Amino acid sequence: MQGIPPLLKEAMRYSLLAGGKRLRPVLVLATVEALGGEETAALPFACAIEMIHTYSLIHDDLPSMDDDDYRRGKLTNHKVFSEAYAILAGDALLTEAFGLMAKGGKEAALAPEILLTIIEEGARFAGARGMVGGQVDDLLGENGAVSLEQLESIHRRKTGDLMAYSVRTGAYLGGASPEVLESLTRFAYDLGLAFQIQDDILDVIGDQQVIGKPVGSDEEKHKATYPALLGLEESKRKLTEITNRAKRHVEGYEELNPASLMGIADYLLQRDR
Ligand code: GRG
Repeated sequence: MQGIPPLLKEAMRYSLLAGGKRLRPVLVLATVEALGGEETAALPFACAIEMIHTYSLIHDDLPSMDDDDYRRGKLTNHKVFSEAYAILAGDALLTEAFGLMAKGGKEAALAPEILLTIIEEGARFAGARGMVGGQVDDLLGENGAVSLEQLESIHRRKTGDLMAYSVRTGAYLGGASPEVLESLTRFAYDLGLAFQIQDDILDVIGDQQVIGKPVGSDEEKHKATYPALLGLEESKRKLTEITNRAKRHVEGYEELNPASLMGIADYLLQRDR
């Protein structure tokens, strides 16, 4: 077998190293740390999930999807390398991610059952039943009115499933009990919801600062967002409520030190990008 073609490698590295927040790998490592596990062995898994996330962003930016020119402050992958290379770079990142997890698990002599569970859940949470399914729901909802319930269901799959997968991977690697695995999963879904509400709020605040566009203007209403459906103030209230609920899920377990996880929740509440 030969190596990676140079231009494909460049396209993969371009987006992977473009400087995202690294939230998902941080979630993997913080969960392992919270459980007193071995963080070094978790690194390949943390990197693999960032590779899956980066593939989803590259494909989401394509002309046939969101058709975006900029991502992470740089030109999108297809703008630099062509549409064909962007598709292939995304495909390769996704495939390599699973290879990296299998290799990392073997090298750390992880119990085969745990490694297989992590890999199986990767396919489930990132695939047709998870993140990709959420993207399809989002595409289907684009031309009609979307209710708050539909919006939450879309975000639960599009954003929440990969966050849940990150935390669950950390939980398996850290040896969490089934009860704590469940609570960590609830934490991750609430974190994902809060993340999305904050994303929508930041979009509106950005728009207002740039062009003075009021919340709830006709243009805003066409896009299903929390501020468009609930108004800005109610969205902010909901953001605080969901963040506090997320933190309560990980409190009170002897096997779990939730300080870093709570720190991530607080960071997301305050973030400005
Ligand atoms: C499989 C094509 C395809 C898409 C899956 C994840 C996804 C669906 C699309 C990505 C686009 C998007 C806006 C998703 C919502 C989640 C979200 C806000 C992603 C951006 O995540 P950040 O802010 O990004 O963590 P950085 O750049 O910081 O890593």
